[in-house]
Amino acid sequence: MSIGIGDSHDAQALGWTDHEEACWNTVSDNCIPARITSRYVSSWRVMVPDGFRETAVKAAGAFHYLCAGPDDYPVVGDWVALSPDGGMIQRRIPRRTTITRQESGRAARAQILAANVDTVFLVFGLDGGRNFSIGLLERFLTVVAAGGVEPVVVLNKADCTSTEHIESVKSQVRSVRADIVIRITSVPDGRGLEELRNLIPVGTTTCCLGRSGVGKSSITNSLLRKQHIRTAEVSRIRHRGRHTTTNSQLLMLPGGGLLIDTPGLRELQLWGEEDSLHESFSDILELAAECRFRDCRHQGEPGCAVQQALAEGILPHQRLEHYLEQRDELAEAELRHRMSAAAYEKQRWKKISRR
Ligand SMILES: Nc1nc2c(ncn2[C@@H]2O[C@H](COP(=O)(O)OP(=O)(O)O)[C@@H](O)[C@H]2O)c(=O)[nH]1
Ligand SMILES: [Mg+2]
Ligand SMILES: [Zn+2]
Repeated sequence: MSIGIGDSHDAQALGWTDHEEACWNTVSDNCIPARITSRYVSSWRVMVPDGFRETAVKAAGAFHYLCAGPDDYPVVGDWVALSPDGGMIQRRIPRRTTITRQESGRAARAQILAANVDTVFLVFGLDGGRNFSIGLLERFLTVVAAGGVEPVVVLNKADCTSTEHIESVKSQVRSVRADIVIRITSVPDGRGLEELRNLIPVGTTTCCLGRSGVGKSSITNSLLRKQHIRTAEVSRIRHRGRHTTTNSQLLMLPGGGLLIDTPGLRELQLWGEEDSLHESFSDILELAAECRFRDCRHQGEPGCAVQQALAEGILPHQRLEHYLEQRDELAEAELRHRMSAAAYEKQRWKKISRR
């Protein structure tokens, strides 16, 4: 009997789980497992368990043939099978979890931001302005729920505000989800960083999500104990503009644990099943169970428990508005996705019939 890859401590440290082990037997012998650390236009950087070496690789011709659409190509966090010489991607191992958002711009396509993530740090800035909003938190929670990933709310820049303000933001977070894990951090004085570090045990992968400028790269650098990624401050000195992280990057922390830094998500559009709203709007969905009609849209139907809670002041008006907004956004994205899939099929058919 051959020894499984999962028996290697290095593979486990790089995030290899029973899931990958079970998938690996479909890959041809002598292939080398590797994890994607960053993605470029037509190449990838990968880390191999053996010594955690990082190299650049391309996709083998046969791999292109296996890919039917953009989502089939590897993203940060994916496990792939490299050719025995280590230079080419031959297969992508099916994903255990994903973080997906709708692509910005008009394309009606989902974009997978990262794969095989266990925990997401939803990072907000306590420095006022738009760096914290309930609406954004609700959106993030919806995205995270759709991917099967555990969220942790990180309220950064604690040094910029008062204890009273921190408490008020905390209670706003709890009003969305009472049991969510919240961590308060500050990069200049190191507050809360050790606690964050402890949330990333060896072999697990955490992804930082948040608006640009909230401190994702600064937190990542502190946990790495070195300046690996340029932060806004450094780049401003070099006159490079504010948007410094242009690519997601998977990094191994000293002592183990994997962290993915992502560029700021300026417009996090939703993508996922309507079901994923359950996570952020469980109160509304509980009420909805009491509505007279099973398919009640809560927009004026008789016997609507949601409207009643609204009238009684139990349910804040804004919260229902957010819910309806997100529900419609999801439904529309779903529709556009179906339409574009149909258009794609049509085009493909044209191509085939022209032959
Ligand atoms: N005062 C304060 N500034 C911070 C903190 N964390 C990050 N910053 C600053 O916020 C700016 C944006 O940080 P950056 O890490 O690039 O944010 P990112 O876009 O989320 O990666 C930089 O000028 C950082 O020095 C913090 O905890 N406190
Ligand atoms: Mg950054
Ligand atoms: Zn209703």
